[in-house]
Formats: sequence, structure tokens, C-alpha cells
Amino acid sequence: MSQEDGSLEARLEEQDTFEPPESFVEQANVSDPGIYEEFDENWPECWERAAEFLDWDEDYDDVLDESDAPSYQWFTNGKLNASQNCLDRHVEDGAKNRAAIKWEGELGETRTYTYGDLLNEVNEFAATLRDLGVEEDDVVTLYMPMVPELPIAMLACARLGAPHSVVFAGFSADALATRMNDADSEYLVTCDGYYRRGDALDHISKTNEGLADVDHETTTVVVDRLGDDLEHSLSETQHDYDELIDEHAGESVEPVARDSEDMLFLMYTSGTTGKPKGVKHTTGGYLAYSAWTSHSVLDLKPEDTYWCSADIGWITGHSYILYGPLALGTTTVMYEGTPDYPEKDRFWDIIERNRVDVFYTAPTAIRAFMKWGEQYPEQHDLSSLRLLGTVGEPINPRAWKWYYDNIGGGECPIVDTWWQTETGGHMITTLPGVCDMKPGAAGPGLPGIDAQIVDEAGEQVDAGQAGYLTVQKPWPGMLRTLYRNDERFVNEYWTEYSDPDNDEWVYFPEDGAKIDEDGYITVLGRVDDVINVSGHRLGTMEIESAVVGVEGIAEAAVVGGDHEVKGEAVYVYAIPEDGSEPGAELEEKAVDAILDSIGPIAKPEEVIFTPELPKTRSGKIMRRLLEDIASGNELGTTSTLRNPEVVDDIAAQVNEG
Ligand code: 6R9
Repeated sequence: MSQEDGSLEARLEEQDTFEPPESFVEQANVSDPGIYEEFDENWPECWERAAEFLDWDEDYDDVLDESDAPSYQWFTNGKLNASQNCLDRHVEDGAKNRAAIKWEGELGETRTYTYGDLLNEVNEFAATLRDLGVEEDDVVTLYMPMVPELPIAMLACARLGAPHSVVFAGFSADALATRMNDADSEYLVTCDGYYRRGDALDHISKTNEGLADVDHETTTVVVDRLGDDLEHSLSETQHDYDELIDEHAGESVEPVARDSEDMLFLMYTSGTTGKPKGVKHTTGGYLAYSAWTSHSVLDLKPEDTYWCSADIGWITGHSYILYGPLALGTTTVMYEGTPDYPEKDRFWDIIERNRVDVFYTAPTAIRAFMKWGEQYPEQHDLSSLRLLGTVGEPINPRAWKWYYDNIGGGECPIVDTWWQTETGGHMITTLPGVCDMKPGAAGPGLPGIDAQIVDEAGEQVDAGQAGYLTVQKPWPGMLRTLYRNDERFVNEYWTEYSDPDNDEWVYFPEDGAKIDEDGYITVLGRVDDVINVSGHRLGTMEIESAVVGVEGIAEAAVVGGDHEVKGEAVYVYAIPEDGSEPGAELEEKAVDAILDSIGPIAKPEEVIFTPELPKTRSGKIMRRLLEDIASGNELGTTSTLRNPEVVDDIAAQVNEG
């Protein structure tokens, strides 16, 4: 390390506010600080700014209809098609030969789809789906890894007005079946397999296992990713993607004009109870919001090459690999694999070769890069970068500064973006061309986003105090309901701080947070039973119900404990049934049950057997205590427990392990 670098590092360590570089501000899409006031004074009409990013087949009447709150409607009676907005209009505007998707396969293959290519293949696949029987409003499930056919299938669905429901490829067969059953989804697009660290993974067997538990007839299309690396046969209701595309070569499908409020997609996510929630996003509001935030927060321009390293199986990939960037006509990079294959410099190699302008990733990845060391980014020319972003979990100042220094070279602003599956797009973050940055704090609410930190009674807390994050006004990208469960939608998000009698509705995202004198919000983490493992949102109740289903286990509690790289990790505390032996065999059964019901992302760090769980006098499991044990924290008072003696036993076991 040169002396200069050393002093930069020392300076960074001390510094807690960073100004965006002048060179960035000069070219930023949004650089006028007046934008906050402008949105406030002109609310809700300010949101026309978002709608202007789209082509509307028919103009909308009102920006917002609040008459049925909290079922808000945005851009009422407007008509548009998302695939037309992401493809056709750019091709018509002369961007036919601009790269839309640059795909990087794990084995080193690359594929580039221009806007023209992508439009053709989306048309051909839309024609295919139509001929297989897909009609407007049919939910099509996409159980696919990071292959180009996934965004193609999403846009083909959007073209037909058939909502997609993408199920993360790492989820188990059970998780697939649950989601297909919940949505009555009769169509599935899947893949034979994919590569992980050079090995071919079988995905079709898992698919078939899931399909066996789907309680209605299904039609499946299978993408061949592995070629001869996996021999498998298709049943009568399963079709080969390439064959169908060949049969439909050159065909096109007129994009269906959808109502603004028509569903664009469903995305299942974890909540407090064991059952995943089907978050419904709409065509007008969601697309306008993802385009607007891609413009204002990610600063994307049509000539940019942009890379978001998330998986499309999560909301981040939906909004910020696909819909937002393509709505703006940007080139979006998509990577199939892991950051350390074949070497730990894979990401920096992708950035260098593609001359990536804007890079968006998760704190868990940054913590892994830090651990591996700066020699990996140092091997590459990262000077094409202009802006960096993070998403998914809080970023600690040390990781922020490492990212700023080693990846951004001290010259790229960082946007730390807080948002959720439910919010559709960014909510709390700095505007990179306007705001100073404070490592560790996401920033203020975006223009038009009324984020407030309140106490239990719903009163705003003072600067520096911790409280609950709330959003006090609706926004276009918001979820509209939980699929076929309006009641749960109101219960989950709109009860704690709302006042229905006075028609006052406050959105509660279930996160804790604090705010400073400048209005910068630091998000502290979930206050419900959801944990965040490597930026993946997991419901502890879902994991618990898998464990208690194991023969030989009587009761279980699942909590998140601090983890250096993953942020949080899964800890399982389990009580064996009388006569059942706690040990390696029972542990394996518990782990297998979790893998079967959710997938490898929920694999526990440790399974701790105990004859009892710490309980309050009223019989509630003291989860906080179990979290502290898992995290190695100082344990608070145990005097409110019915059985304080179990705590030391459990703690001793965890410390041994
Ligand atoms: C986009 C996404 C949402 C939960 C959210 C919060 C956590 C996301 C964050 C963050 C602190 C950030 N979260 N971004 N916490 N700072 N910048 O991640 O959606 O998978 O639904 O998770 O993630 O706890 O409530 P989702």
C-alpha cells in the first residue's frame, strides 16, 4: 500500500460526512436541492414526474385516488404495457442496436442482447405462452436461476398482461409448490439446471418434486442451460424452450394495454407468520416508481452500463436489474454466478471488461470482499465507475468506507438504499447529486416520501432516539394488497399506527430506526420475526415450523444471531422429544427439514439442543435472550424468566460450539 493510500484510509476512518464530488454533481440527473420542497408543496401531483418516464397508451385521470385507503390507486384509468415501455419504444426511438442485457455466465460465456434482439425474443416467447394457453391475468410462475430467459419470460408475461410470480431458484421444491398453489398458477417456466462454482446443479428434479405437490394441472416450459451436462426427459405437459422459440420464430404479439392498477407481478416474501405473503405490484405505479428511482437515485442514463449483482428472484432484481433500467433504456448487466468463482476478483473483472458506470450490491458481499482483501479489486481498472449503491441490510461504517475507498477510489458517491419488497422501489436514501453522505445512515426519505420515526404511541421521537419506522403518505410503487388476502394486507401493514376512524393511514414496514438532527435515518433492523441473512429475508416462523415437523423434536425456537459476513445467521434451539437422543443424527434431520422446506439460504449456523427453552412467566419464549446468546452479547436480566437456570446451560453449549 502506498503512503498516500495509508493517509486516505486514516482520513476516512475519522470522517463521518462525505460530500458528493463536484464532477458527479455536474452530470447528475437530479442536482437541485429544491426538489424536496417541490415535491412537498405539490403533493401528490409531484408524482407526475414519475409517470412522465413512461409511454401511456391512454392518459390517466387522477394521480392518486385515496377514496378506498389503504387500497390506494395511482394514475387512475391510465393504460400502458410494461414490455412496450421497456422495449418497443426504445427500438422505435433508434436504440435497436444498443445493448439491453449483457449476460455473464458463470463458466465465462457472455451473451449480449440488443434492445432489438430482446424485443424479438420476448415477442417469440410471448407468442409461445399465448399458444400454450396463457391468457391475460393468468399467473405464470418462473422458477429460474440467472439466465437471460428469466427476464425474457418476465417481459413476455408483461406483454400478454399475465402477471409473473418469480420463485428464487435456490428455494426448495416445497416452496415452489406452496407458491404455485397459493396463486393457482397453471404455468411454469423453469430450467434444467445451472452452474455453481463450475458444477452443474440439477434444477429440473427439484422442479418435478415441487410439481408433484401442486394441486392442479400445470404446463411447464424448460430452458436448457446445461446442454449435455444433464440428461433428463420431459413429460407430456413439459416443453423445451428452444424448440418452442424456433416454432415461433419471427412472430410478434401486440402488447396488451393494461390498466394502471392491473397486476404486473406477484412476489412472495416472508412475514411474521409461517405462510409467505404474495405481494401484489401494479403496472402503472410500480413501473413509474422503479423508473423514477433508477433515474434519481441510481442516476441511470441510456448510455450507461449498469450492474446490479442481486438475483432476479428477489425484488431488487425485479426493480433494478430489469424494470427500472430497461424502462430508461440503459444497458443492464446480469451475472449468473458467485463472486469468488473462478477467483475472488470475479466482480471486478466484470466491471472492468464491461466498463460498468454504476454498481449496486449488498453489504454482505462488501463484507466478504473486505475479508478477502483489497488485492483483488487492485488488479482491475475500476475507473469507469461513477456511482455505487448498497441494498438489503444496514451497512456498517467500516464496510461503507472500504467500499468508498477501494471500489469507488474515493470518487464515487454511495447510495445506501432502504426499501422493501412491499415498497417496490427505494424509499430512504440520499440523492447522490444533492445530499452529503453519512456512512451507516441511509439518508432522508426521498422527495415525496414521508418517513417518520415514532414511539409506541405513534408520536415522533427526538433526534437520536430509537423508534419505529413509518411512512405517513402513500407512494406510487407501494404494494396494493396481499394476493387474495386484503384483510391480512391491512393487518400486516396498516394497523399499528393508523387511525381508521379518521381515515388516517400509516404504513408500518416492521423496521426499527433512529433519526438525526439533519433528518438522516439509520435503519436498525426488523422488529418482527423476520431475519436478514446475507440480505435475504427469512421468516423465523417458517423455519421453526420445518423443525418442529421433525420426528424426535418437541419444540423449537429459531432466531437470528450476529454474523461477521452474513449480517445475521440462523440459530436453531430445539427440545428433543422424550426418549429421543440429541446428537448429530437429530441435528442432520433438523437441517434437512429446513433445506427441504425453504432451501440452502436458510441453513442454520448451529442447532442447539436443550431440555427447555427460556420462557417468561406467561409462557412466551424469550427470543431476545436467545438472540443475545447466539450473538455472544452480554445477557441482560433473566429474573423475569420462569426457568432462569436453562440460560447458562444453553450459553455454555453455544460458546463451546
Ligand atoms: C430491497 C429489500 C426488506 C428488509 C427491510 C430492512 C432490510 C433493506 C436496507 C435494509 C437497512 C438498508 N433493508 N435495505 N436495512 N438498510 N439499506 O431488501 O427487500 O427483501 O423485502 O427486505 O431489508 O429490514 O425491511 P426485502
